[in-house]
Amino acid sequence: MAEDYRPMWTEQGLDLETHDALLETVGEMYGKTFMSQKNRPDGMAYFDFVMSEVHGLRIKELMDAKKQGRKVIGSFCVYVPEELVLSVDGISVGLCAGAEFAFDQAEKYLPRTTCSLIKAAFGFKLARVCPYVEASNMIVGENTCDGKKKAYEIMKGIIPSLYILDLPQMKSEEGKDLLRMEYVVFAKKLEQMSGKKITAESLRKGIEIVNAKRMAVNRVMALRSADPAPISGLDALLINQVFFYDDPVRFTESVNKIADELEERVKKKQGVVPDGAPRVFLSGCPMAVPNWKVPGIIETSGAIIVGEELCTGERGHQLLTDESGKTVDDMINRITDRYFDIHCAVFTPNPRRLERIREMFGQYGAHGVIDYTLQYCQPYQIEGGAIADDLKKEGTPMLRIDTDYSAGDTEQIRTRVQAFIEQMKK
Ligand code: BJ8
Repeated sequence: MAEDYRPMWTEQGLDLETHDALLETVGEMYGKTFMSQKNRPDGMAYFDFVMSEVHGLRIKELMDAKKQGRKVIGSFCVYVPEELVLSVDGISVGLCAGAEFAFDQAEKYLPRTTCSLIKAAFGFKLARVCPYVEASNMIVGENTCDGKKKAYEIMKGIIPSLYILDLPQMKSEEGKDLLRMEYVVFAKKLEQMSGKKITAESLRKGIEIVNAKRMAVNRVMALRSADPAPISGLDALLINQVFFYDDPVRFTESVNKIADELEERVKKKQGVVPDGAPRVFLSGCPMAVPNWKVPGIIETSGAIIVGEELCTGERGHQLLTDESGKTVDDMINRITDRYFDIHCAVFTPNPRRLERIREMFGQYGAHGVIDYTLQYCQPYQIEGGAIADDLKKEGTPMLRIDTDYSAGDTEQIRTRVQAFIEQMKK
C-alpha cells in the first residue's frame, strides 16, 4: 500500500495487530493464487491494484465521502438493490465474509454447525478487522436462509445499525408484492437516513450506473464461451468480487477495457490455457473475498472455469433493470421485477435455477459441472442433490464439493477434482 493508513484504521476502531495479520495472510494468498497465473490479460493490473489497496485507498475514498455527507451501506446479499442506494447518493459495499477468521469468537454466539459465510461475518466484526463494516452507516441483512435470519437477530446486538429486509420464499405474485413493499420501505429508510429525497431523475441515474456495470461484466463473461478461454476463472471471479465494493463508474470503465482486450484475444484465438482444455462450469454458494480455494484447485489441476451460476457470478450481474420507468413507483416496480428473477436456493420451489444451469452449461461450452456448497448450507446442499441427479441423468459430468473456509481438505478436494477432470476428458 502506497500510504500509511494506520491512523485511519485506528480512527475506525480496528484492532491493528489482528488486522495486520489478516492483511498479511490475504496478501500471501493473493500472490500465490493470482500472480502465479500465466497469460493474464493486461487489464487485470487494475484489479491487482484494487486488491493491493482493498483496505487502503478504497476505504479512504469511503471515509472522505462520508465527511462530505454521503452514506455507506453495507450488505451481504445480491437482493439488496444498489440502484436505491445510489439514488440517495449513497455508496453500496458488499461485506465479503470469505475467510475463516475469529471463528472461535463467532462460535460464542453461533452453533459450530453454522455455515462459514455467516461465521465469517461475525468473526470479522468481533475481531474488528473489517474496515468496510466499520465504514458502513447502515448494514442491511436479509431474511433469506434460516441461518442468516436467526444470526441477524444476534448481530443486531453487535451492530445496532443493522436493518433487515424481508424476502418472500415463493415466486408467486404475492411474493413479488412482498418484495416490492420491502423495497418501498427500504427506499424510505434510505431517504430518512441520508436526508435526500429519491426522485425519478436520481433513481434513473442509479439504475443506469448499475446496469452499465452489469453490462460490462456480462461482456467479459460472454467472451469466456470462446475456446481457448481468454481469461481464467480465477480472474473472472476476482472481477465478480470487486464488483461489490469498487466505485461503480470506475469499475465499469476498467471492465470494459478488459472486455476490449479479451475481444482481441478471442479474435486471435489467444487463451490462458491451450485449446481444448477441460472446461468446468461452477454452481452453488457465493465465493466471497478471499475464498479462492476451490477455483484455485480446479485451475491448478489442468482445467479452466468458464462460467459460474453463483452470486459472485451470473446471479449477481446477469439481469438488467428495465430503464423505461417514468416515475419512482414505476422504477421500483421494474427494480422488483429484476431482483425477483434471481434464482437463489432460498426460494421454494426453485426450478428456474436448474434450467439456468443447463442453459449456461451449453452457452459456455462446458464439459462438466462442479457444484460448490458450504457445509451446513441447507438450501444449496439440498437443492444441489436434486440438480446433480437431474444433470447426471442427462449424462452431464457432475462433481459435488461440500467444504468450508479451512485449508484442511485442500488435498482431498484436489484428488477428487483431478479424477473428475479425467472423467470429463473421456
Ligand atoms: S441470493 S446465495 S447472497 S442468500 S451459504 S448464508 S444461503 S447457509 S449466502 Fe446468499 Fe443472497 Fe442467496 Fe446469494 Fe445461508 Fe447458505 Fe450460508 Fe448463504
